Amino acid sequence: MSLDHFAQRLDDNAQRTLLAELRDAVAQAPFYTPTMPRTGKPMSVKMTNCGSLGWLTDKEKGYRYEPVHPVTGKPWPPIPALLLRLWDELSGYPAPPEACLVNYYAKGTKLGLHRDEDEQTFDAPVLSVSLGDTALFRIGGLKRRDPTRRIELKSGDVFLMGGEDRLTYHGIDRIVPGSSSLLPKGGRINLTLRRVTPA
Ligand code: MD3
Ligand code: FE
Repeated sequence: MSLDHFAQRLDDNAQRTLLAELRDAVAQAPFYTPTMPRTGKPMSVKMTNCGSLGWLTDKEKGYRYEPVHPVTGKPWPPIPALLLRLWDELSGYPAPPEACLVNYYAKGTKLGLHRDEDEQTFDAPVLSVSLGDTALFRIGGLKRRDPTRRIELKSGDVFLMGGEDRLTYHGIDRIVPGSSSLLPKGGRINLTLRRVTPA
C-alpha cells in the first residue's frame, strides 16, 4: 500500500450524515486557533479533534497529542461512527484509530509542506476525508526538496497514505471558494484518522 485516492467515496447522503455527527462533536470541542512552537504565530487553519487523543500545538509545548481539549480541558468527543467504519473498510489496520484531527479551512487558509511525524508508530496509515470546498493538495516525496505534484481533493473524497508513503511531505496550497454547497458558510473541513501508539 502507498497512496490511494478514493474519489467521491462518500456520496451526498453520507457527507451530510458525517456533517451532522461532526456538529455534535464540535459543540463539545469547539474549533480553536493553534499556534506554532516557539514563535507562537497563529496558524490559519482552525482545529479540533475527536478520539482518545488529539493533535495540538502551542508556543510553549509545541506539537503533540493530548487526551483533552486545550481550551475546555475536557476529553475529546468520540470519533463519528461513519469514520470508524471507513477506517475498518480501508485501512487494513487491525485496531481502531485513536485520533481524528479536524481541520477547518476558511477562504485564504493554507497549510505549508510538512510531514505527519508526531505519532509513536508509522505502521498504521493516515486516512483523510474531505468535506466542502475543493482543496488544492500538494504531495511530494520523502525528502522536503523532492518534486511535488498537485491533487484536487473534493467533497466526499477519501485519501489513504500508508506504507512507504506514510512519511511523505504534503500540504494544502489553497481552497477553491464556492466549489461546494455542502457547508452553509463555505470553506472546507478535513478529517484525518490516525493511530498514535502501536496496536
Ligand atoms: C500524505 N491535512 O492534518 S490530508 C494534516 O487536507 C494534513 O487538511 C491536510 O496534512 C488537509 O496533517 C491533508 C491528506 C494527508 C494527510 C496525511 C498524510 C496526506 C498525507 C500523510 C502522509 C502523506
Ligand atoms: Fe499532514
